[in-house]
Amino acid sequence: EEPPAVLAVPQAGQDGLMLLRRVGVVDPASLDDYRAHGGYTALRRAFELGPAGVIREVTDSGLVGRGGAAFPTGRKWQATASQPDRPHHLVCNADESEPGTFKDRVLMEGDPYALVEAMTIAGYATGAHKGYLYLRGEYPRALRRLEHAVAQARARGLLGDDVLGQGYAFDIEIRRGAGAYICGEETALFNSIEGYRGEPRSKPPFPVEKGLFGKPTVENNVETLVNVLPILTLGAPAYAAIGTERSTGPKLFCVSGSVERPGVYEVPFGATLGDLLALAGVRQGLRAVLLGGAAGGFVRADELDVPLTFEGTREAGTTLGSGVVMAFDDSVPLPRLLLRIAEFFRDESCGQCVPCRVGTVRQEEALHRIVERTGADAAGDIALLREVGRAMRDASICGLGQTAWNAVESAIDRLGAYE
Ligand code: L3W
Ligand code: SF4
Repeated sequence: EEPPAVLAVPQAGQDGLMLLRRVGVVDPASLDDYRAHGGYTALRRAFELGPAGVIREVTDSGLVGRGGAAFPTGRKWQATASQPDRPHHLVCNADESEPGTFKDRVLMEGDPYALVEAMTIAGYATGAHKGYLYLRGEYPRALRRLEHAVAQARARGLLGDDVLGQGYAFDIEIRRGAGAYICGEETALFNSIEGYRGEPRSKPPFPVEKGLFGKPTVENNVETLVNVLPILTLGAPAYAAIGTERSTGPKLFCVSGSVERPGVYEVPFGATLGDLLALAGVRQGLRAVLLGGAAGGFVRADELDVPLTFEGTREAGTTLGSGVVMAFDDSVPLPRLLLRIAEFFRDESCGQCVPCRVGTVRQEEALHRIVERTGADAAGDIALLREVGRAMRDASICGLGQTAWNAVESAIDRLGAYE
């Protein structure tokens, strides 16, 4: 069943956008239209700079990963490029599954050639000749548009044995996920591509050294890769001047819930949560905002001055994650919302390690008891939740188990969820 054709981009066509500038403006099926709007100038620049020059620009830009963990992209590229083991692989993580996240979908549906161009640049810089695009299975429109874009790029010499006549060979293979949230974890994703169960691997070794098919692999999120285009066209210093010192560039935010105009917004890092909610039209009776998705944390309606940067949200005791901003007004039954989050993690746990497999079940059971008793006598269950939450955070193999208690904990501590 195809999701509705709405591209929720309220800023479409506005001046000054960098990541969304073509979304809602160009025909996503037309390579000529993409080129007419600046497409493929970044790849030409990349060939002028050479692989080491591209990595230098990306490093100097301060770009960090937009999938949630904010690892420096230039360092990741350099670490892969310098591995003697061959071949090198590139993987684009387009398994966008964090609840409340839909920015990558908007980029892929609205500007698919941008991702094809950005993957070509990443492959060139890191010595990869094959790029895998692992796409969320529930994104059929993105699939069609990307398949078309890849085929057109291939037909026009922008992918294939001799990209742009520069003697560099690169091609893209699209793989579809099958509905498992955990396959967005970078190493579970490798296992999925290789035909195994989507279970995370222990790290280290990190993918830069031993990734897909055991070979050095760069894996980046869609939005991370698309940022490389303005880095190369503007130059690293101009890009790094946007945002704050430690969170540079523009950022996409997925705003949903109790707002007038939900959708994907692009703002420079450093705008406050209040600024962003003002763009989206915040409704009366706002109680709290969930930042960072199900793995993130709540802030109260009186904390909207938190700066939307990696460092600012960390200092405020929450996380920016992949850019989720879910607003809740006081009509939302918080205990039920938390129970829903707990159900999600219990359902999506891959079951490989005990703290997460058992902990997510115990967490859901405790929250269920609290909801059924409508809040009375919750103290014992809250103590149990804390103990289980600590065990999951400290002893789980991957980010799913490590963060499965974050939202519940912050709802208890910051919102007084069961008082
Ligand atoms: C080389 C080292 N590479 C780390 C690499 C590592 C990975 C990246 C981040 O994601 C986040 C969580 C949620 N040498 C390295 C190294 N790396 N040390 O850097 O690594 P890590 O382990 O910090 O994080 P992670 O497990 O990749 C966890 C967020 O993901 N999240 C959201 C998921 C959903 C979406 C979406 O729907 N688009 O992103 C869920 O937990 O914020 O912080 O590449 O290999 N020494
Ligand atoms: Fe699987 Fe959860 Fe362990 Fe991650 S933490 S490996 S999802 S059981």
